[in-house]
Amino acid sequence: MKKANRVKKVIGVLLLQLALLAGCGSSTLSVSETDSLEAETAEEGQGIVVGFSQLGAESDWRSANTASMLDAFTQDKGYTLIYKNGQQKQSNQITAIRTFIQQDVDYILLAPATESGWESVLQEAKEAKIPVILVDRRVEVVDDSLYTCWIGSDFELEAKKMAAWLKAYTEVNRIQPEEIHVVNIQGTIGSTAQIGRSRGLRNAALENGWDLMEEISGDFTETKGREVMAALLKRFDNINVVYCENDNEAMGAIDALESAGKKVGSNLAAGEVMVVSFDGVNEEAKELARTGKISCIAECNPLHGPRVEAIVTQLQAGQRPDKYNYVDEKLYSAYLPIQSIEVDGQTYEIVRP
Ligand code: GYE
Repeated sequence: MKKANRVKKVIGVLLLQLALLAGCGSSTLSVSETDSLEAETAEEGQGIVVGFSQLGAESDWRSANTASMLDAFTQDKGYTLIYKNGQQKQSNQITAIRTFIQQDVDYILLAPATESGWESVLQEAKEAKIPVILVDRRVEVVDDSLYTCWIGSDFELEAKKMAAWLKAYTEVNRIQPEEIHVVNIQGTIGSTAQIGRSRGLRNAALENGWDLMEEISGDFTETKGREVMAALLKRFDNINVVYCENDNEAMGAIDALESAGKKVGSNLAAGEVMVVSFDGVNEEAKELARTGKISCIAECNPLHGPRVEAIVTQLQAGQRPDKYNYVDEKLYSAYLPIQSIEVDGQTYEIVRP
C-alpha cells in the first residue's frame, strides 16, 4: 500500500536523523540528500493525498458533484486534495492521472467522461500501487482489478422508472402506445449515464410499442438541448414526448419548444408536448417540475463526496469496500393521478417535487 511506503520513508528519515544526531555517518550526507529528506517529511504533513480527476463542468449535476467532493476531502479531515477539471476531454483526464501517479498520491478518484479508453493509464496506476476509486460513471476494462471500486447511480434503472411512469400515464389517459411519438435528447455519447438511460428508453419503446422517432445527443448541456430540440422540430411535426437525459437539456428543449409556439405540459390530449428528464438538482428544473412543464424527473444523486470519503476511510483501515456501490434514488412528478410505479417487482412512490 502507498501509505505503507510513506510510513517506511518516514521511518527511514527518522533513523537517518537519529544517526546524524548520534554523530555517525554525517559526513556521507550531502546537502541535496538533506533537502530531499525534508521534502519527504513535508509531504507527510499533507496527510492523505488524493487526486481527483473530474470530467468537466457541463451541468448543474456536475457542479454539485464537484462541490460535494471538494467539501468531503478537506485539510481538517486530514486530506490534501489535488483537483483537476478535464474540460470534457478524456485526454486531459489521462494526463491528470499520469500527473497524480508522478506526484505519488495515495488515492486516485476518477469521474470518467466516457467508458472506453482507460486500460493503459489504469494499468499504470495499478503498477504504481495507487488505488483508483471510480465516481459516477464507469469504465469499460477487461480486468476489473484496474480499479478498486465504483460508486454511482443505476442509470438504466432510472430509465426504467421513467418508462414505467410514462406507461402509467398512457394507461391513466387511455393513450394508445403508437400515439406516443418520443424523441430522445441523449447525454454525452459513450458515457455510462447516456448508455443506461438510452437503453432503458429503447427497450421500453420496443416493449410498449411507442414510436421512438429519433435519438440525438445534447451533450448534457442546456445550449445543445435547445439547439437539438429546435432542429428536431424542423424535422418532425408530431413529437409529443421529449425524453431529455438531464435537466439542463430539458431547460434548453423547453425554451426551443416554446419559441416554436408549442405548449409544454402534461396534457397530451390538449396538444401539449411532454418533457421528462433526469437529475433533479437544478432549482429552476425543480420549479419546472412543480409547474408541470417537466412532467417527471428521475432523480440522479450527485452528492458522492461523503460516500467516497467513507470508502477511503475503509481502505485506510485495511478493509475491503464493496466493488459496486449504488445510491437510492426517487422519481419526482407533480402529476397527481400517478401515485407510484413498479419496476422489477419493486414499488416506487412518486415524490412531489
Ligand atoms: O445526469 C448529467 C451530467 O453522469 C450522472 O452527467 C452523470 C450525468 C448527469 O452531466 O447531468
